[in-house]
Amino acid sequence: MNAIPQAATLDAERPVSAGKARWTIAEVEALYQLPLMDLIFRAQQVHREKFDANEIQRSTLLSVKTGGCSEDCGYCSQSARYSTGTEREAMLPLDEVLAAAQAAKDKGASRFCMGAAWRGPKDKDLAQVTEMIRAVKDIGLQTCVTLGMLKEGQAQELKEAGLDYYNHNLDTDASFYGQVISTHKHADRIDTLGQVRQAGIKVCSGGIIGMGESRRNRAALIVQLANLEPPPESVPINNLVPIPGTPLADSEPIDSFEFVRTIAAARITMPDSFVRLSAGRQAMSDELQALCFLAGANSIFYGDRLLTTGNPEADRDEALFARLGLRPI
Ligand code: SAM
Ligand code: DTB
Ligand code: SF4
Repeated sequence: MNAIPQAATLDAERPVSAGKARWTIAEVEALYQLPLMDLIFRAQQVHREKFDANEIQRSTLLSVKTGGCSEDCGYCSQSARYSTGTEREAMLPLDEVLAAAQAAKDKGASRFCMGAAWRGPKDKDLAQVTEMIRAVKDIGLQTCVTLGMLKEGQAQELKEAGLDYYNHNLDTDASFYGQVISTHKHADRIDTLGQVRQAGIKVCSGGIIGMGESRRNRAALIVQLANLEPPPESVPINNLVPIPGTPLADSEPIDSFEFVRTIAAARITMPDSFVRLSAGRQAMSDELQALCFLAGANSIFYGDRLLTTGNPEADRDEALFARLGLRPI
């Protein structure tokens, strides 16, 4: 028998402050160290207990307010601090947002995610976004927004508009965060997630892999997500899309199997969550994507754009689903 670590084992690394912590960094590092076949087998077992392994959820993204962001996130095309070629644009008008949402629905997406390049929304911005949420819900799509850090009361306003999910990624391990972003803190992200939870909105939170972080950093990010109480309902795992002009433009690409291991670690530690194979799919082969699904990813961004970069065409995804016998949900 092999010694595949179980969630219940305790060890000295478990943070004392987190009374209900379910996973330690050492336990998640041990998952990463498993032979890939054992890791994927374990991920499949966990996945099949909670999900139909042949079903994939599809969300379509739209950038409703692009560029000109005050923050200095080292990976982002939309920071005003870097010359990336992405210019500041005005907020999209409601009719354009609705047309994109309808097109996403017609293509088969079940959720529509609207992103804004803000540190956080101003109250007048939020009023426009809540109007968009109401209108998108009316056409029968689940809604998600990603607007940055929220102030007291803003999550409640979003909830009242009928918002289903709020996306706010931890992005990377708390101990690596300062090397990528200096204008806000990992603790600020946790604070916003708490406000979203308290307002009764579902949480979408994940991170980016391939920013020069260590395996221990990756394991720590997974632990920080898995130990949220409860874990996020949706966990996007992004492979860094290197953006010319940003500090991370020349990052060494992550080894594909290390990326697959990260998906598997997310699946095993967050058995009830949808794990989304997120940014970076355009550069992946069909075979690598299939391996990610085998490792427990059961959601994708669907449609030919992410926020400012490309994503596989819907037709390519349809063909891949057909080849793999995957069904959309
Ligand atoms: N401004 C808000 C925020 O930071 O939460 C919302 C938009 S921000 C672009 C949403 C997420 O996109 C980031 O948290 C990050 O995970 C992801 N992202 C941005 N640029 C990326 C890139 N080049 N590669 C991979 N993921 C990226
Ligand atoms: C997430 O985790 N990834 C999406 C969404 N949430 C907002 C964004 C990916 C952005 C990739 C780079 C771009 O298109 O600008
Ligand atoms: Fe701004 Fe979000 Fe990009 Fe950071 S990730 S620069 S907060 S848009």
